[in-house]
Amino acid sequence: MLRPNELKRKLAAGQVCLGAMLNFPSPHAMEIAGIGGLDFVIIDAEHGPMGPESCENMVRAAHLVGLTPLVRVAQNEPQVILRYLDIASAGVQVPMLNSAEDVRQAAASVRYVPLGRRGLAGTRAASYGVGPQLSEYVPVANAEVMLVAQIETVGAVEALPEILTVEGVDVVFIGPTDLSQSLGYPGRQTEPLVQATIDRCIAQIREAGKPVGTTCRDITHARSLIDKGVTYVVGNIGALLARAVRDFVRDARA
Ligand code: 3PY
Ligand code: MG
Repeated sequence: MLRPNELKRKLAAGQVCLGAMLNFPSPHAMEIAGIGGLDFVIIDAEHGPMGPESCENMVRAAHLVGLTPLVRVAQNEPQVILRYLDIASAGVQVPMLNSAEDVRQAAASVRYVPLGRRGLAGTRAASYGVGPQLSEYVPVANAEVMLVAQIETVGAVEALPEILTVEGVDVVFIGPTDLSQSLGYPGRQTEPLVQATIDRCIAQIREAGKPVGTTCRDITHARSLIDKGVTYVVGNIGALLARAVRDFVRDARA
């Protein structure tokens, strides 16, 4: 059931990819996001009520509309990560990675031997074990899977040069909200120190030749991030819908 990973290819080619977090269970919202033209959706199983069962139907919906589905997991644990890969998501985004060792552990969790130590079984990703031989599936899965390493603490920022040397990372993603609180300004992402830290991380990640990702607040912010070289640009489906509703209510009465 694995699909060729278009998102991985576009990012490796330096293309700007637009995505959004979705933190409520809705295959319908996945379909709307795909029809609307997003490149990818990150199903948020960190900050949200979802487990693998609801994520699985959202992954199905994404594939129906040509959207790449990733899952943000809650923990950097092999047993957690594998359940979200086994449903045939295109990869995982792992939060709170604070050291090169954390990132190495995540990279090993998403790949099978010889590149990692992901547990192997005839899961949905492996066509339930009734498609290609598992031995043929393994190298394809290893080549197509995506790992997005999320840095969002002062410790991670300090460890960034070493983090950037770890193999097997497709995108380094800066989490501005948790970073703002780690820097002592909880929820104040536009504080100059927070902004300067984010900008420094963006430059370092680009210099290392890695795709860089982060969240955007609105269209103007998305454009300014793209100008700085961010190619994995992440909005939020709930916020996008809420803004559209608010604009409708405001403008229809005007
Ligand atoms: C953060 O900003 O802390 C994130 O995790 C982004 O989703
Ligand atoms: Mg965070």
